[in-house]
Amino acid sequence: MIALDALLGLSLLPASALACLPGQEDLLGGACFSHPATGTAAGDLPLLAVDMPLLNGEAALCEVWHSPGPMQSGRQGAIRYRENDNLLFGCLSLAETSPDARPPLQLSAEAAYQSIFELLEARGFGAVLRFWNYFPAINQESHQIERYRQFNIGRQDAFLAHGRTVIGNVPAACALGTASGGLHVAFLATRADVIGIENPRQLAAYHYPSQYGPRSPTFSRAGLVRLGGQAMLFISGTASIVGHQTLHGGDVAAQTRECLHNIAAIVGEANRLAPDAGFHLDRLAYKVYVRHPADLAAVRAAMAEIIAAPLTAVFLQADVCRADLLVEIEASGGHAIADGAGA
Ligand code: 3EB
Repeated sequence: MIALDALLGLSLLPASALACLPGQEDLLGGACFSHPATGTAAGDLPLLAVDMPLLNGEAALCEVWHSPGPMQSGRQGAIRYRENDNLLFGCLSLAETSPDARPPLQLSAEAAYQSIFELLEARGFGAVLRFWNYFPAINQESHQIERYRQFNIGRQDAFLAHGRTVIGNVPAACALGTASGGLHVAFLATRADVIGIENPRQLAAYHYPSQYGPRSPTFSRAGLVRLGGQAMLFISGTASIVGHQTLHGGDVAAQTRECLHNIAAIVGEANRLAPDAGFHLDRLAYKVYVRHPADLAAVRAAMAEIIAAPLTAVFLQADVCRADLLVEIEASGGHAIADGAGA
């Protein structure tokens, strides 16, 4: 089922399938989701073990990126990574610690991103296609500030410390709450040029006003890249936000439709910038984060109104980065997609 000829592919697999995959040599790495988190033995493959419940009854599901070898694995500090000539996937998990009175999550986020940028500079990977950020109690307050806002300070400080821009062409990302664990960050980087895409329906997140925190989040709505002549799109976590405001508080179906309208607008921008790409809502791989498990059916129904079946999607229970957001949807397309999970 896995298209080994594509320059980049995504496979969704039960954890048990990982160990006996043919073509293991071509795997870059990924993340396994279960509740509680379970480490999956997969040699030196960089794999996050994230404590996040699945909503479709699977015990554990791994999202694994693959690309043709030859592949090389490495470690630098806390980061495990694997790379070929075109792509590098890496991940790290850090405990929250602070040397002073500053919030531990802020310091850990800064340390994580500093070490990632050091690695990418050393390995010669100039652009990040996508960051995934997972940490517990995302909406909880400590040190007089919500933890998601603490994370935003640490992340932005690391961008600034490495002379990276925090507006305009910044990487696509997501940030979700886990049930337990440290700060997990995964990233997919490339030597190709990545174009940051914004959504005309939304204020750029890096320009959010200070009512959402002292530092704006550092991410763009999507990243567009051309790999092996194929345009690929990495859409950030997308919520029911228009302008900078949350819409449809308390109405998960309306929030889901708004997420997809936002994703459709991002897809439209991507197709305008890469007219040959032909990105389409029906052909993306989705990851859907639902705050309340009881909302799953309503989210699925709202998605089915807009996206033609069969849907390639993973449904997870996660807290979203604003207390009034009930659902967040991320997506990617243009790469090979193999749904070995039978979702
Ligand atoms: C939003 O649009 C919803 O902080 O990396 C979406 C994607 C969100 C990424 C991040 C946050 C992040 O603001 C939240």
